[in-house]
Amino acid sequence: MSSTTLPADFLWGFATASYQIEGAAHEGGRGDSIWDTFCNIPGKIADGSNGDVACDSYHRWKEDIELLKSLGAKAYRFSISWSRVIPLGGRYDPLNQEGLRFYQDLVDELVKADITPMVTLFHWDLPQALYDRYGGFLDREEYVKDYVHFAEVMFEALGPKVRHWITYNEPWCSSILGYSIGQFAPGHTSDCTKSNVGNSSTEPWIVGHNILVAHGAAVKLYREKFKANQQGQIGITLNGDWTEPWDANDPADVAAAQRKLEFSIGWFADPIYKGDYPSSMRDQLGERLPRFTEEERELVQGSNDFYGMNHYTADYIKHLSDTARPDDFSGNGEILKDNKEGVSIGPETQSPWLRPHAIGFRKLLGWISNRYGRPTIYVTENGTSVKGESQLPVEQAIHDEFRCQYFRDYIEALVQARNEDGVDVQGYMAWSLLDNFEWAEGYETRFGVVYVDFARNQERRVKDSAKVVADTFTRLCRG
Ligand code: PNW
Repeated sequence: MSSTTLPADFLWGFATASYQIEGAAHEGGRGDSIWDTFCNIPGKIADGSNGDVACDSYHRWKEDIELLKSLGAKAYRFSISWSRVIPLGGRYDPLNQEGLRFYQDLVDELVKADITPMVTLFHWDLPQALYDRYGGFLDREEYVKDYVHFAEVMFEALGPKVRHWITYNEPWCSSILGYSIGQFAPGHTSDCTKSNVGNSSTEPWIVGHNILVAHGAAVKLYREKFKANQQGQIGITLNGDWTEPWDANDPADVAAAQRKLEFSIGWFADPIYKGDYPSSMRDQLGERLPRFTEEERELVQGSNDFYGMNHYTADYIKHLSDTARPDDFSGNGEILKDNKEGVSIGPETQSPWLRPHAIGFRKLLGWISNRYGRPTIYVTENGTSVKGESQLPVEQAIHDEFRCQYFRDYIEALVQARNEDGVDVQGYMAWSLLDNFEWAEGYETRFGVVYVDFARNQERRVKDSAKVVADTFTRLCRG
């Protein structure tokens, strides 16, 4: 194969998540999730908004499929709203057939359109009732059982037509943003200016551990009961920024940059591929980091059929000399966007944490491939916001050259990682199909390749970047 092509069956498409696009939050029998609750707390969402309407995809999903078709997408990654299917969430609670039907219809239509559905079981919207009942993720026994039950309901309902399952989206975000910083639902943190619940030094590590165990238990169930018939693959999606040392000549910064990768990616991927947490985490966190029982290790180790990779940006890491703070989650380094020479890692976007640095994508694909024995990788999210995009009139916003260039550069980096570095990457989903509810940033930050006019009835308009993604992959996959 030439160095500038991809195989014809390379799985490319676009991604979304339930709470960010569906709306119909109080319709069709859906129960509340922790995000419905979180959005009601004043000050938590930048524009005071919520996902009540969002892109209204609960009603307009056929239109969304038409968009995917018009772009020639091979795949669509979406997530299930757990509380739409089981409004109270638990294994003894009633199912909501109307919710289940919604996802069955969606999958049926996708398959008819020859678009491969990639289903994320959990993209952050935990049923509120489970949080109220036993504290959600913090109760290992109850939570794992309820999650596995929910997974089983979905395997049964969609399994015959779905061959790509993602157990969790970005457990790092659920743990750190949800239980350390408190920026995401349910907003736990030790920072008492933000919340009076939480313990940033212990809870994130317990939450991460319990999610890993729940992931492993769902995979075990899938393999034992469904895989032979359904012939699908299952894995977890992890986020991770690439890291560069703040001072490339300082070995302490080089080590800190590596530690940051271990604290964000290795935290979840090491147990899955190697059977335990990275030693750098054990050294710093001691007994605050849970230990795997033998039974848990067996569930978790070897539980990925593929590695789901979400990737957006890179950071410079500067080591900290003092002992790590109890609420540190970075491996005792400072996360910076400028290096020692004052050079920025990339241009600014609308998201403070995101600056394009495409070469970091290639490097991180290589890092993951090397560390974990060349797993099959699906890039399950990649994309960017654009500074000031929400202020632009729609006619300007749809000509999103900054985002077009981002995709050109990142897709080129992916092709190089695959064809020159030997990374086994087999799919790519751009984030996101639609401008949508961008969590704590509300609707102020747009990530879509399709513009959504939130003031005018959620009208959709294709942006230039959608065509760039589509044209680039169409060209690459033709060979
Ligand atoms: C991902 N950070 O989240 C999510 O999977 C999407 O739902 C989200 O819309 C997308 O990226 C864009 O933000 C992240 O602060 C959110 O480092 C925040 C961070 C990383 C990922």
